[in-house]
Amino acid sequence: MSEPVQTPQTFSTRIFSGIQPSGGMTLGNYLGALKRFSELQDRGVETIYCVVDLHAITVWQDPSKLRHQTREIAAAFLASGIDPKRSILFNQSQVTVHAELAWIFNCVARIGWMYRMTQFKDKAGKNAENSSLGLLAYPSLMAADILAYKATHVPVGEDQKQHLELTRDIAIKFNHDYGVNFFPVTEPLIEGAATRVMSLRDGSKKMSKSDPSDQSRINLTDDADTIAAKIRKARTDPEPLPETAEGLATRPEAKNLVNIYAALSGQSLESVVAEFAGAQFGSFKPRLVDLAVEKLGPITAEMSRLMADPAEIDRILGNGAARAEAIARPHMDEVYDLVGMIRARR
Ligand code: AQP
Repeated sequence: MSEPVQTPQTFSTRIFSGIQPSGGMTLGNYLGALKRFSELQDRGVETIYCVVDLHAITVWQDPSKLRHQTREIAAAFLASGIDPKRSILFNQSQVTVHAELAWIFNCVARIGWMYRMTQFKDKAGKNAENSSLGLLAYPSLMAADILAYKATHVPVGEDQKQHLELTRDIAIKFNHDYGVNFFPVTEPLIEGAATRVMSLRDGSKKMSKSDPSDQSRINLTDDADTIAAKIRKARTDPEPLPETAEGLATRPEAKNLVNIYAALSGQSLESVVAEFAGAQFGSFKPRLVDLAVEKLGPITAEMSRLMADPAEIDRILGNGAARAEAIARPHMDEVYDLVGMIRARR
């Protein structure tokens, strides 16, 4: 191995994040990701957002559903305030650098790192030997997504923190192995209430778009009646709401609903608890329904307007892919060079 050469390099702030088209969007994806993605865009930072279709096929996806879901997630980005002029919005498979860089990272990362990922353990379950190799290597592709753009910050929910730590480990090992300071060590942006929204049926599981139970989640495509019915049936306990936020510590389902209220209303958990101290769920839940319908209704309506014109969504994704490629391709060429691959002119 050559002597490490530390080339001083500063990385300007660039944000990257992605969402899998592995189902419809949930309230968890909205509060943990989309809502914050548009706030970051509005702060004027460079933002690159991706519908990560290559990640989605780490578990089986019906091809025609995958196409529909990819457009639906793109529509959810747009409906939540992502402006394709100010942010770059595209689907992952259109920029082949993601797959190319992931292969390099598969050779940098260690298998043991992948086996330690709790998401792999959760998704592979008891039958890990029978899961796809892609599911195991998922974090390597995620590192490629981020580092292809030399992104410095990634807004993610708590659930993705471990994967992001692995991205940092891969960047550090690549830089060390090749004796360069090429990739930034990306920072997570985890802030605000409801960075982890839990299932409506089980307060110990996160709300997930691929959960077999539709009752476990609020979908961004649910109408007002469906949202009301799901919140009404959401699991709680018989106690009234406590006087302080600490009183929620051992009540996961109650805490989840209060947390959702806080995130939707832009309040802290403490101030919501203070407002509803001593209230029964019978009076809290209708308030939560009203708030959820008020906040999600305009997004749902805009998503269905956008979904009526799939060609326009495809055009936006194609334009975004061209802009993304223009950033990522020169980085990839440098990686090939660093690794020692011949790039002959053709
Ligand atoms: N329940 C959640 N609470 C807060 N944030 C969440 N996110 C997902 N679920 C919650 C955030 O949404 C972004 C996109 O996630 P993803 O689609 O790439 O994958 P995921 O985290 O695995 O999301 P799902 O909904 O659970 O998908 P499936 O069911 O396919 O695995 C991330 O920023 C994530 O933090």
